[in-house]
Amino acid sequence: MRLDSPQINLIIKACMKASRALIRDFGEIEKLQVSTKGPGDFVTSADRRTEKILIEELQKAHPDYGIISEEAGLINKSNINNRWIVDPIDGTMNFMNGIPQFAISVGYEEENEIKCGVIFNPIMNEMFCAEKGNGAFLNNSRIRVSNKKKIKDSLIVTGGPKSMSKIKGKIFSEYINVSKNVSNVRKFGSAALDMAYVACGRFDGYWQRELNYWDIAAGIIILKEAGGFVDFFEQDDSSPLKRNILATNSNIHNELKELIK
Ligand code: 2AM
Ligand code: CA
Repeated sequence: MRLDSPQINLIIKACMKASRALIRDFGEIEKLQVSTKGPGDFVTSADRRTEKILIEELQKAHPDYGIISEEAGLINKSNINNRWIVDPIDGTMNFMNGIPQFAISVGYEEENEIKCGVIFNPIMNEMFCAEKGNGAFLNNSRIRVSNKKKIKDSLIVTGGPKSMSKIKGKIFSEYINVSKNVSNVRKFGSAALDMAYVACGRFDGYWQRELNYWDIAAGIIILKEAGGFVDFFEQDDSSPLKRNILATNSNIHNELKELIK
């Protein structure tokens, strides 16, 4: 692989380390699902432990870097020039239900631009990574977005609405409109992997409202480096960490955008 910045190497190392416990935890889920207690608390502690390992590893090399992480929140808030963006388990509900569609997602941002990132599904052993200017990879192979040109032939992925969403109706109408105009729509439950799958051509496009920055930070650079196009819509400037995202193979971007207007 030709990714060689110290930051990407650090992220890869942290992900590998954190994944060992996460794989073991996932193996326990099946037993917990049939127990009366259910897996809720167990998943929360798996999430926290994964985050702790990631943060410890990342901080070893750069104790001064800022961190935005799903559970821990903001660390070293004043350093906005160098930040790690961490989601220890993206696809928590899949994880909780014993479905191996979840990932560790870590991005590195320098002066408000994502420079590199890793999305790692430890159960499928699929590691997506990218670094600005040096391409995107799945394990050791270079990846590229699909070459699909027409929206009507495209396979699109989406997520949401969240259970607490106040705009469920709007999101469902969008879903209907998109599904009428594309080949098919999928809903897989991990924003990070949805983006990684667009990056390697499995899906042609992805859209979702009400995401958090940590769900998509690593996906942004992976998709861009794979030749895709990432765009945000109806951004609420008062919530900079909340995003509505549209991410495609570039070719179908404008057409998909029209469908979600
Ligand atoms: P999570 O698994 O880390 O919670 C599912 O459509 C995607 O939306 C996942 O990436 C999920 O991330 C994200 N998401 C963020 N907040 C959510 C919420 N409150 N409910 C469901 N999914 C949420
Ligand atoms: Ca997430």
